[in-house]
Amino acid sequence: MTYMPPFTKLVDLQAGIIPDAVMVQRRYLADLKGLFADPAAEAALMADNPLLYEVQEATENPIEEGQLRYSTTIIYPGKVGDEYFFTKGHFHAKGDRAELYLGLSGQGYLLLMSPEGEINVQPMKTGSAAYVPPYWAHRTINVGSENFVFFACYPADAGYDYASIAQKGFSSLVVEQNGHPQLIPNPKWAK
Ligand code: PAN
Ligand code: ZN
Repeated sequence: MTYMPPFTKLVDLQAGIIPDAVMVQRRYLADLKGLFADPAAEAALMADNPLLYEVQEATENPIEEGQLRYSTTIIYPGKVGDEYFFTKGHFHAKGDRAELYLGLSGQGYLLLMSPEGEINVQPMKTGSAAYVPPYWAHRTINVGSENFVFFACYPADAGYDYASIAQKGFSSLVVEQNGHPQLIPNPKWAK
């Protein structure tokens, strides 16, 4: 039997930078086209095509049961209309895989949705260890004025199902009202 060698990676626990990241994925507004609720606001901002967030993957651990992967996500501050910048959001392709998020800096919302459309929101700040149970779709949202940064650890075989979110979105939107984040029903959401 040969065993996988243990290893250590350094993670900047404030900025979320992983100097030895195996991959840095940058998502611009164009990559999230159609996901924001206000098409006119999205079109107006598209000329600048701002960087919404980046994911720094620490490992390329094998996609197999029992393995973990971990990463950081940095969501930049900003809005499309009244809607704060967010990640695409996904169910895990293997729906029964859970995930742990750890807030590193800034102010965020972890928005979760069950397959039936039930919404749950977990506010996150530095030190928040937020648990994503099996089967819940999850999206993170920067509701503050600085970068919102978190660490994620997840089963390597969890995978990503972006398709259902791309079609229907989440059943609630997180918008700024009177300077504060507010959940409102997503008018476009249908069961
Ligand atoms: C996270 C997310 C990351 C970016 O690592 O993949 O925050 O969000 P999207 O993948 O929805 O664009 C995670 O939940 N992994 O399973
Ligand atoms: Zn996930």
